[in-house]
This record gives sequence, structure tokens and C-alpha cells, in this order.
Amino acid sequence: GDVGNIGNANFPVDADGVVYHLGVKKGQLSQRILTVGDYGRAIKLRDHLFDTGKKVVTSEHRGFHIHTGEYKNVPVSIVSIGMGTPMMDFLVREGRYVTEGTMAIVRYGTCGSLRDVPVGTLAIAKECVLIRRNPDHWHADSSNQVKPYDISKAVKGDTEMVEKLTNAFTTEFNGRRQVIQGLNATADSFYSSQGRQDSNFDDHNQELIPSIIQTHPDAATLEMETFQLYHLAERSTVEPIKAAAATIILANRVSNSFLGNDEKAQLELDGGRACLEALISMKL
Ligand code: R1P
Repeated sequence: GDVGNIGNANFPVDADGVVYHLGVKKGQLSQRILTVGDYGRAIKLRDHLFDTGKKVVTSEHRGFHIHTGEYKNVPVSIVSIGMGTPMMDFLVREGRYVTEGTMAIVRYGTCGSLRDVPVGTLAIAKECVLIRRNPDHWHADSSNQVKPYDISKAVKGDTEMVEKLTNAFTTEFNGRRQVIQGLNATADSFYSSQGRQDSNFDDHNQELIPSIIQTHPDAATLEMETFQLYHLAERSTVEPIKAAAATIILANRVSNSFLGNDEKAQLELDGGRACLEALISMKL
């Protein structure tokens, strides 16, 4: 999509009602959304899971790829957003503007595990914290009095959406894979704020993972978007937004193992189906 001249800088929309980043207007996004990070994952889910013989509309703007079609005769949008909380912020705010009524949003991503479970385990985020690097820790004025990373209090996903998502995953994987529920931590870096050691930078993050586990014994996973979804959904003022998130455990941060590409591809597809089942089972 093309976005025309913007009328107002406060919430930028063009004369046709197209929002500035998502590049869509009212009627071009479903109130049921499956969001993923990777563009290829969204295309694969669209091609394999949408009802065949029905209209599918795909648009792309500013890195947001939107595929709107039907799953079992229910309209659904699959949206890839790339990585990080600002991209989730765009999706939830601009997506809210172009839809009507209650929304249901499910994120399906990949993550690292804080528990020693096999890679390829599926995790549902009951609740979520945000980990932010605080650059003031390194400022000459603070003489190391400011902690290098801040861990927020937890925000919960929508109880009903989380339960439906957990049930859909349990049914889909039917004992073939472990499905766990726990606390997810969303980080503002894949590297420093997720406790990865990088000798090229001064990160002061050796204690980060132990301190997450200590402050949140239920901590299961680490990724980069879910907190923004849960926080904004909970703070929606006009209509409810029912949010839940599932992840494929790609990296085990305890044993340092990493899932192979073929297994990942199959889990993307099967988990994507479970997400769509959960989305269409929501009465909005
Ligand atoms: C990092 O590799 C990316 O993968 C995870 C993280 O949240 C981050 O976006 O999710 P996706 O696979 O959905 O992108």
C-alpha cells in the first residue's frame, strides 16, 4: 500500500483513512489477528492454512505484511511485524484504529528457554515482564549506582485467550511435543538484555538471567514483543483486546542447544494451525 498525505501529526492517517505504518484502512484488517515476527512464516501460514478458493488480500508497508483471508469460514488476518516492541506497538495501536469491536490477537513466535526443557517445546505465556537496559548505569554521573537492567512487574495475558490457546496447542501436539505455560520475559535486545555474553561490548549482564529466575521463579521464555501486546491489550480503553502468546522454544539457554530448521518449519505450521483454532473459537 501507498499512504497519501497525512492530515494530522498526532495520529497520522491519510485522506482515505490509511494509517501511516500498517498502510491499511478500516475493513482491511480482521478483528482476529495472528501476528508473527518472520515474513516467511506469515506467508507459509497463509499458503497452507487459509481456506482455499476464498479471497486472500496481501499488503505490505514499512515492513508490515498483512494477509487477510478466512480460516474455517471465519475472517482472520495474519500479520508479520519484524522484531521488537515498537513494531508490536504499531500493530496494536494502528490495528485498533482500523478495526471495530472486540479484538483477539495471538502472537506466535520463537524464543529462548530459561528452563531446561527440550528445544521444540511449545510455551504459552500466561504473563509477561519487560527487561530494559538502562544506559544511565554507564553514565559518568551515576558511578554505577543505577542498575544496568530493569525488570518490570508482570502483566497477564487475557485469561480466556490464554486458556483457549493452551488447549489448542495441547490438542494439536497431542503428546508429540511438550506444551508448557509460564512467565515470558520480553527484552529490548536479543543480546545484552537477554543475558548473552558479547566481548565486543560492555554489557554488565552476567547476573541478569539468575536475577530473572530469582525474582520470577515461573520464568520460562525470553523473546522481544509479547510484553507490549499484553500491556497495551490490558490498557485498551474503548473496546477489549484479548491477547495471548505462544512460542516455539528454539534455543535452550541452559544447555545452549538450538532447534534444527526442519523441525522448526513443521512446528511453525502445526502451531500456526493451533493459533488459528484458538482465534476462531473466541466469541467476540
Ligand atoms: C529474535 O531472533 C526474534 O525471534 C523471536 C524474538 O521475539 C525476536 O523477534 O520472535 P519471532 O520468531 O516471532 O521473530
